[in-house]
Amino acid sequence: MVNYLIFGPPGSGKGTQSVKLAEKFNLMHLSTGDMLRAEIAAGTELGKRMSTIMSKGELVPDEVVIEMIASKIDSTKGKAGFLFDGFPRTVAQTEALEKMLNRRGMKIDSMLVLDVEHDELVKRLILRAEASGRPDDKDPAVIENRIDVYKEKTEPIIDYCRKKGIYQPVNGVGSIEDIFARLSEKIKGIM
Ligand code: B4P
Repeated sequence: MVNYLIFGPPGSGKGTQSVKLAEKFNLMHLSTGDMLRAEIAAGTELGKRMSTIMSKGELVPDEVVIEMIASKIDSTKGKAGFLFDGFPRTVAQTEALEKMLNRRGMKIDSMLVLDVEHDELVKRLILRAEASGRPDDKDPAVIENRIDVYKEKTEPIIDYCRKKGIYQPVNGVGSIEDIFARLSEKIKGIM
């Protein structure tokens, strides 16, 4: 299996592009954001605890998402690889993912990073709030906090992956189809 991280700040298009890439390349799309929102929608104990953290734009504890991903990796069959969307978000999550994959004879093969400037991110998230009703998209202060958290806790993963030679930046500005074509080219070069 060939395994990809789709990476970028909040609103960079990770979720949007992942759905399309997973379909085109027969990848298992694992979005920790979607998994957490499903817990909240189902009203589970975990969902209730995580909802407060997420509505402030903070990261949920590493062990929560690591556990979620581990159980999905083992139940996946018949796919060409994994597409990890919004995970990892800390260096500790990255190390945990590498260990999980290594134990199963796999590795992270590529980190696809969507490059989008600050003002465009804010614009997209505010627009999405109208349709999605996501509490973390509604409040501009929460959006700014998510971007700050990304810079502080998530961005250091880029350096980590650059040293491993798997970092692949992609221009994340333009039409959804143009960005999809750019990402598809990168994936074709790796598969
Ligand atoms: P996520 O669900 O991962 O949400 P996100 O960062 O906002 O990105 P998303 O993928 O949804 O948005 P996209 O860029 O596709 O995380 C939500 C929260 O969950 C986090 O803040 C955190 O609390 C928690 N969490 C999740 N994973 C975690 C982890 N591993 N560890 C700890 N906590 C975790 O799209 C944004 C908008 O832009 C959309 O409306 C889309 O239509 C639009 N868009 C996309 N591409 C566009 C384009 N080319 N042009 C114009 N608009 C575009």
